[in-house]
Amino acid sequence: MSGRTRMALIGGFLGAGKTTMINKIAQQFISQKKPVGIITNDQGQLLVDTEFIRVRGIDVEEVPGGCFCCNFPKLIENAERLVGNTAPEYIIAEPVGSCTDLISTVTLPLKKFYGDRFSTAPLIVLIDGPRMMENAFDKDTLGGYLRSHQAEEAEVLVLTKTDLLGEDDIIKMGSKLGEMNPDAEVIRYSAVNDTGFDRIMEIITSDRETHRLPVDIDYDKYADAEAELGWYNGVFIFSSERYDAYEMSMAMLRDLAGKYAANDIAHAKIALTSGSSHTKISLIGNEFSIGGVQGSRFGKGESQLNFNARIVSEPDPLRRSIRETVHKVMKAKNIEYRMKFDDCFSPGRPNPTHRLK
Ligand SMILES: Nc1nc2c(ncn2[C@@H]2O[C@H](COP(=O)(O)OP(=O)(O)OP(=O)(O)O)[C@@H](O)[C@H]2O)c(=O)[nH]1
Ligand SMILES: [Mg+2]
Repeated sequence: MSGRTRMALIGGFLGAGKTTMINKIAQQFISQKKPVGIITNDQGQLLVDTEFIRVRGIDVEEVPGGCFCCNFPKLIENAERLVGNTAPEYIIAEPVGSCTDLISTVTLPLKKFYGDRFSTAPLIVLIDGPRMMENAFDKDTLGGYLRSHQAEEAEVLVLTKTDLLGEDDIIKMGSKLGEMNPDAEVIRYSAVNDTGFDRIMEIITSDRETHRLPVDIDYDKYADAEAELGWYNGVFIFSSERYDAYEMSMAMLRDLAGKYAANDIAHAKIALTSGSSHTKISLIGNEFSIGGVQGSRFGKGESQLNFNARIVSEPDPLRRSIRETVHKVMKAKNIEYRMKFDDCFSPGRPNPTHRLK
């Protein structure tokens, strides 16, 4: 693989833990003095995840406004830019969490058209352990259909957040994944205690290349599953002498959680940045989690609130609902703010650049 950059895709549904894992992988490479680049991807722009990676000092490029599959040339352009900037040995790419059919639309095209420049690792797909417990793979639901396809096309399946599951459930879920996709290696993983991390690094650093053939998919159902979600990205600016970023994010997410059924909240995340402080808090279903804190959890001065939410809803009511939530919490805290930008939409029908068989 001499001269080629190793490209690894870490897929999996919204909130499964992709960005958290990619950050860990990057930190590991950095500690080994191996240059690494990251490519984030989203249907919208101004991403919590890109910020999360950037504040950690990692070289990151973003493919906004559509997924890798539908913007394949942009993926390549960003990869080439990373190669030009820092000549990374590894590029880790995070596809949009509601994307599937990645073998046909991303890994095969990478191998076929860019095999001389990139070595493409087997497709790694993360499965949210606690979510899996809630029967998230029922193919009779649109979301279940999409998540099942993601699991079925994986070359490596990673059951994440095992720190939140009991031993019996970990075994049960692991075997269920094995039944869903007998060809994939199943890894039990936790970002909290690093179970399974070494094996994931082994796969990424091996010279094993993707070799899976695409798994059949009904694009009508896939499109309906994606379109079910409202996709909100907003940025708000405010100034305050001192505030608790955890408390502020939680107050907003708690308010939001009160308005939707848990199953409808795929992932809502808030990043607060002020000076060198940066916090990220997530709401998945009805579970809150702290994505990370860089610097102090207490912010002060000019600050930015970045709100990304993917929730089963029509876009307009979702936008209104999030604006109201932000307003309610800011008003209660007597903080003046302004909205710099917001955008809310439902993803259009996937229209991949390449679809190889
Ligand atoms: N307990 C626990 N929490 C985790 C683990 N991995 C990720 N999380 C938390 O889950 C939340 C979502 O993680 P992300 O890494 O943002 O998920 P993602 O897959 O990138 O989400 P999208 O970009 O929206 O698709 C964050 O609050 C993480 O801290 C884990 O292994 N254990
Ligand atoms: Mg992410």
